[in-house]
Amino acid sequence: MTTRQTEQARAALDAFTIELPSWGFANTGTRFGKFIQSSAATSTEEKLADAGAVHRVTGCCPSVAVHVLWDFPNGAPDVPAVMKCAAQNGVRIGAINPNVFQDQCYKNGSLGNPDLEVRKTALSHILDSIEIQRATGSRDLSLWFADGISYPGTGSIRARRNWFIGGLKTVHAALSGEQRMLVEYKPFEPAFYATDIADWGMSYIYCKYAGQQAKVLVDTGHHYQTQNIEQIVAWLLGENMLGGFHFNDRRYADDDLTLGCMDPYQVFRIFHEICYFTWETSRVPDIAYMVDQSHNLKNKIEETIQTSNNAQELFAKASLVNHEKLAACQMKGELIEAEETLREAFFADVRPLLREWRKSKGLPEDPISAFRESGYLKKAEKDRAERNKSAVSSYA
Ligand code: PSV
Ligand code: MN
Repeated sequence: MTTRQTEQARAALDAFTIELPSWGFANTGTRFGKFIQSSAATSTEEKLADAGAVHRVTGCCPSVAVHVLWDFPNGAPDVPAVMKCAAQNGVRIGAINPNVFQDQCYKNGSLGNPDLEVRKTALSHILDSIEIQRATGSRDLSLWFADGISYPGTGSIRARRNWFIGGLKTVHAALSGEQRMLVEYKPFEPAFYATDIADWGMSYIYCKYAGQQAKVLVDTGHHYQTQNIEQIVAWLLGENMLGGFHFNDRRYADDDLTLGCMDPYQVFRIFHEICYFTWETSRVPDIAYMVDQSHNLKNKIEETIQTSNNAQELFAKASLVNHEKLAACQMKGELIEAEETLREAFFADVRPLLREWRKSKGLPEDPISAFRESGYLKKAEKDRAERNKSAVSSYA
């Protein structure tokens, strides 16, 4: 690695922060059952403490995304206590996620529901969430909708689209100053025939209708097999419409695997598009990098550290690409040289560099070992085991 490359990678790591999801620390499972972890967080306070434990050893996870119904069950009055607790744990509140999918009234959707009253209920919850966003000083409102229809003919695709456009415009109108709304897409689940925001194109169109502070959120798990995510990322960057990511990995569907566990080269290619864009335009795109995972098998805190390590490694690798050489090879049609330029960066071993970067920041060189040695997990198990015993372990 040349000195210049090392400097590039260090600068990339300095600027790369990852937001953790509060819901990733609580017991969650699949619809076939949960495997209870006795150390899992049982309250918002414990979720924030766990996020703080991750940030202490990684140094790159300073904020926590929250889900309104799960973390602010009483709404805005909960804000000061939650913010105080975050600060006590060395983190701050990040993206605010409204929840318009779990209440009974949302069976046929939220903003896309044919019933005007339900659409109003959903809208009012989202507007309340913007108040929370204001109170926490969070930049992003992160919107995911479970809306859609599961059987052909059971809903009007066009009417639902129009209701969504109207609803999202109202949401946007309530944003102020620097606030943004991020619109996430997902091709299926829980709707299995036609999801109302099924792909990045639909998300993009809704954002365009909503207004300039609306941007697309790419959840890496929410794509069909073989879909070229980095191409989507490059297009969104080109349109200044990429607002953020939800990090995870997938084999078949959805989003609960460790980032990069299946296809690290894909994550690298996504990061490469971002680094290439930055090099070419001299503009650092304003992207919220967030994790969206909830683990049923691995220990939740350790896995979150693993994800953040993977993200840092792959981002550092992407920063090593020789952009001048790559651009020249692309222009000259030197296919093998161009491809090898990418591969050279991908196969570079950045782990020594990362260890050295951590050391320079006063962080442990091996965050997972440091966490294990801290005794945090043992204490969490002891403190929380009773409460977790009463958790429901399956739906049967
Ligand atoms: C939906 O699958 C999703 O990806 C959305 O981002 C939600 O907010 C999150 O998972 C947690 O349910
Ligand atoms: Mn997501």
